[in-house]
Amino acid sequence: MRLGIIGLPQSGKTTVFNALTGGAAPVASSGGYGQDTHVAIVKVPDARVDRLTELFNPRKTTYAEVQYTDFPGVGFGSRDKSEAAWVGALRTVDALVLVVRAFANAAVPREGPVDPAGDVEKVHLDLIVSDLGIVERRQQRLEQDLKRTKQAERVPVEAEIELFKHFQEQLEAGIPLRDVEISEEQERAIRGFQFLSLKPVLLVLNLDEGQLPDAEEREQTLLAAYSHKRTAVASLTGQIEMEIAQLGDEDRAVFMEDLGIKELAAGKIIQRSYDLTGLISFLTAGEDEVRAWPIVRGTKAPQAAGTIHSDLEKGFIRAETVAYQDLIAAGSLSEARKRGQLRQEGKTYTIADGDVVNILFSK
Ligand SMILES: Nc1nc2c(ncn2[C@@H]2O[C@H](COP(=O)(O)OP(=O)(O)OP(=O)(O)O)[C@@H](O)[C@H]2O)c(=O)[nH]1
Ligand SMILES: [Mg+2]
Repeated sequence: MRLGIIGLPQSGKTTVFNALTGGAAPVASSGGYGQDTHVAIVKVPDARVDRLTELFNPRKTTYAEVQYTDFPGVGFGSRDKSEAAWVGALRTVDALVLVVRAFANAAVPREGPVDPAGDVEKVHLDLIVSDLGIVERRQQRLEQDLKRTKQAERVPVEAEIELFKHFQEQLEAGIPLRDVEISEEQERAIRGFQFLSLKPVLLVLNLDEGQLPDAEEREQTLLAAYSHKRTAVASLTGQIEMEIAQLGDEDRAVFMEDLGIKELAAGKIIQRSYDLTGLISFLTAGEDEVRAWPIVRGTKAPQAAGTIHSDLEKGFIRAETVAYQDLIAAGSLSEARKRGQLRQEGKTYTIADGDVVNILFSK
């Protein structure tokens, strides 16, 4: 899963990026806003993988991974060619992590009072403008194509023009494309355009320590002001979590206890991003390796096997499957088998989150 961190200049994007990745990218760029892009890959914390590792004592443990990219804070709604490079990269992410300033910090200047909902709206309009540019160019292309198309072959071109006209109207009314009802077929047809307003959005409210007690309320207020499909909210104290993320394990535990922080936001943010993008994980466990495999919810057993290796999909026979909770309760695969919880699932089986799976296949 690839997540793109966006937001207004000086909202704390790089701070949040560091908090989520344990990185040390330079924050508070003096003299102009940060124009660098930072990339980092992090392991997806997964207590099930930890537990299975204890149980199987494998040679290797592999967590799922998430790639975060910290993008510059201005300009993706602009038509300036020089910005095209990084906007192209932004178009390839699976979901947007929109950092929103709630912290006060007088040392960080901004025009007007701190206004989370207003800031989200500004970024939202940039996303809309960017998509509108694509929609308009596509329409012009199609209109020209139509003139050259024989009467008998015009229907599909006209249908696409209609669809893009509809998109244009919606975008002009401020409606993101993820709110527009389209068929699965249309969805496939437009996937290549990589529209920004079609991507799921996780709003991340960047709080001061003093704002923590009413974090939940602040989150809900923000979400209510930006209620769209495939949109969710989370919050963190960016500054503090960045400092904690940069500490060694031992210091981290002490620091967190001092501050009364039970859990870092990184795990929560990844979990909500999984939910938003419709991802789940199945697990494999044995002496060699314990591993989490991300798949799209609804994936059938053979295709899930294919994420491990294409041979496993081609030669798929069946998937020996036990729910994670059942395996833990049983204490071992053989005990789960005795209890009848190790199921033999065929080609039409839909993998569930937390299924511990052994694929049987023919070579
Ligand atoms: N008090 C407080 N200050 C913060 C917090 N997060 C960021 N800041 C400060 O806000 C300023 C900007 O932070 P950055 O993380 O560089 O923000 P950015 O969005 O990456 O900025 P640009 O890349 O320049 O657009 C820095 O001075 C940070 O120290 C926070 O949670 N609390
Ligand atoms: Mg930055």
